[in-house]
Amino acid sequence: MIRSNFGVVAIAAMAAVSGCGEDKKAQAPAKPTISIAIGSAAPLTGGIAHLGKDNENGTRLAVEEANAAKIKIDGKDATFDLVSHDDQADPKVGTTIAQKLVDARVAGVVGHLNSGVTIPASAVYNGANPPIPMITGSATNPKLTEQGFRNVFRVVGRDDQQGPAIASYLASNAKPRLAAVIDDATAYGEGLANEVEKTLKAAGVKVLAREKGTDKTADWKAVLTKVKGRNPDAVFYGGMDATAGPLLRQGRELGIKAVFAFGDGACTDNMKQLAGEAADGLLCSQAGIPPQAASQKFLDAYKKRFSIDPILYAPFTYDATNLLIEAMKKADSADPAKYLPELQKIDFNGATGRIVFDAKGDRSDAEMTIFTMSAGKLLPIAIIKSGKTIKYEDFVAQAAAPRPGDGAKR
Ligand code: ABU
Repeated sequence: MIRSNFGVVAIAAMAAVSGCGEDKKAQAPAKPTISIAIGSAAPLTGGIAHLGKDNENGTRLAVEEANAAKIKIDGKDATFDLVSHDDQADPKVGTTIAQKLVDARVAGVVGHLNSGVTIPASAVYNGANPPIPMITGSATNPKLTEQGFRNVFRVVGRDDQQGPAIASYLASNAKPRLAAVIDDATAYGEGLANEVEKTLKAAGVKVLAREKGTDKTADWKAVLTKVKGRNPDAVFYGGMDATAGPLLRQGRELGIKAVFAFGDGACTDNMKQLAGEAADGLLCSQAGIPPQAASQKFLDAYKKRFSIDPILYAPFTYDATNLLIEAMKKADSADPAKYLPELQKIDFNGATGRIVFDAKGDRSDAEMTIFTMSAGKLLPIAIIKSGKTIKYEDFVAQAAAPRPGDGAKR
């Protein structure tokens, strides 16, 4: 057995054990194989473990499908091994996990989930020799791909697209005069809240002084009592659903009548469980197409494998994993130095649509979706793509229309 770099184990194709009167002709030589480790990093414990598991499931499904497809890399039968770690949504734990994945010589990483973890972890993958390709399916803070790291990619949109999308929708539909903006003091929550505030102000909406909590805040009453005293027409919160649900519930309990709006971290059906009846009427955005608009093939396979529907970004981590594998196939190598150039120039039709990366590693022309919650279910209202807003039903009709050379219905 030869252990080479990057989670690759090559087993030489030598004849099977011989001798002791056995018929050598009857024994077929062992096929050469290669074992390729793919890292997954997301919070699998704590308040947003459901979202971490959603991310991990997408990667797991892609890895299992690749193994069933009997892919050959460098003339060898490839086996893909998922190496999954819990980063606890904590930047310190995240960098430790990143170093563990580097030390384990994984060929590529799908993750992390949180921007505040992904940004420091990306420096660890970039510092490996050679740098290890990483693709996040959920971290939306622009800083991630502004560091000049050529091994870092993102298959969802950025918060400097998402913030303007949800804030413009809020400004033109709810028409608030005064808005409160609250964040959880994370790279994601604060960064998105800044983008929202900028866009609201540009639209002529007056914005109150920023209020803050943390990604663990359970009791928002002091913040909300202050906000209620100023009687805003809209409240935007930058944070994840685990803290957004209690914020919304407590806001309504205090009698705040404003429209509540959120970004992708709080744009989940879980808001119904967390906020109860108060969730109805909320507005929120996701930095990609809605999970239910992913390919039917993916949705069926996901349901069959996990007995649930994807929550948020599982279709994106599924695509991210398939992008790593596709680039390895094109390079005919799992060596990061050899397949990274293929990943940089990839043009791939995934479960979430066509994926091409720009020079920074961001997904070109990423969609944004605006949702409302009605009767406890998130309903997509509109999609923003290439600067244009279209109704969700028109987007679905366009996606279902046959396209030249399109053999399969998405
Ligand atoms: N984008 C939503 C949650 C993940 C993050 O960017 O922190």
